[in-house]
Amino acid sequence: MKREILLFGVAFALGCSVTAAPAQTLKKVKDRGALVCGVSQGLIGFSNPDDKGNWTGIDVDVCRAVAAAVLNDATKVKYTPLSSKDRFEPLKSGDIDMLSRNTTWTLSRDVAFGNFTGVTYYDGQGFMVRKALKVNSALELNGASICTQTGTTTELNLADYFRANNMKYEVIAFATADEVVKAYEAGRCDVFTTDVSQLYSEKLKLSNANDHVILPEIISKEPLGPLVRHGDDQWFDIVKWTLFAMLNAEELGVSSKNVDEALKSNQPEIRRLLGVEGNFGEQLGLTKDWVVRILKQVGNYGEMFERNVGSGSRLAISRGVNRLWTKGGIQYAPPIR
Ligand SMILES: N[C@@H](CCC(=O)N[C@@H](CS)C(=O)NCC(=O)O)C(=O)O
Repeated sequence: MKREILLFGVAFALGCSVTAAPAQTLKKVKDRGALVCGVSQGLIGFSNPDDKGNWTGIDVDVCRAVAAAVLNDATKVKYTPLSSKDRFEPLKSGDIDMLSRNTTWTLSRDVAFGNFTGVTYYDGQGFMVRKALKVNSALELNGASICTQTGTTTELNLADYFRANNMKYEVIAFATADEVVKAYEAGRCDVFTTDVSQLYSEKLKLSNANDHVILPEIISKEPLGPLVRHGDDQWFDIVKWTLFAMLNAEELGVSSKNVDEALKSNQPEIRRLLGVEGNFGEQLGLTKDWVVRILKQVGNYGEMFERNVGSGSRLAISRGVNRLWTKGGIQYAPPIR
């Protein structure tokens, strides 16, 4: 009997703390008049500041899209640069409202640090080497010294790949990307490994980018996406559906360029997307025209991709698996209805 009362007490206490905990991030962001977004310390194409402190990149555009949806102003974002190792704690402590920092969705991170809201970029880990090494495949890297960054998924993948292929290696890990680039450039290691998109990005920082080559092997799955804190479902939904809206807009052919025209469309899916029909924005705690604001201020997923990492950018990465499912890729968003 006593034990039952005790158990009830514990369950009650837990129940109370669960109902009392919701973080009310939407209200916090609106009261503050700005979204606080955790980003990288500088990764071209994903989140990178210019010399005036203006941030650009896919991860930055996701923050801007959430700010457009919530505050009707994509510029109302405060960026908090975070290293790989220190990126999760500020989310848990409430110092940032979301983390949008080339972060791989894994089971343990999902359980320990927050809810992943979707995949902004399907990536995979690769290797970069000096052309002078005359290596054509990662399978020729037995005995290599390999530079990488701490606090990433990279180190484990590396260990798995070399063990699976019966090869030896020496890892040299650094806390920041700049240290990794410097060490690699100075010849302290033969190989630089991280997600392939990031290899493209860091390659641009090398003094003779053409002397280096990215090897063909992709050794892991790195689905990159934003995270929000556990325990605030409304905020989780808002960040999740911001990306879904950008993907759905691309699929329906609605972009920053033609959104005004599209508002007059008689296609039911476009009407629902843009809030001409239904009350989907309201269901999220926003207003009817939430997607119109995202599209006008940031654009659809394809525009975001091409501008930051694709054909309109210095990285010139081909869309690959990040094409929409209707175009042979795996980017697929659930419907707005
Ligand atoms: N996607 C991987 C790797 C992420 C990562 O931190 N990559 C480094 C490699 S270049 C990076 O973004 N550095 C930039 C920085 O630390 O600001 C993960 O989530 O662990």
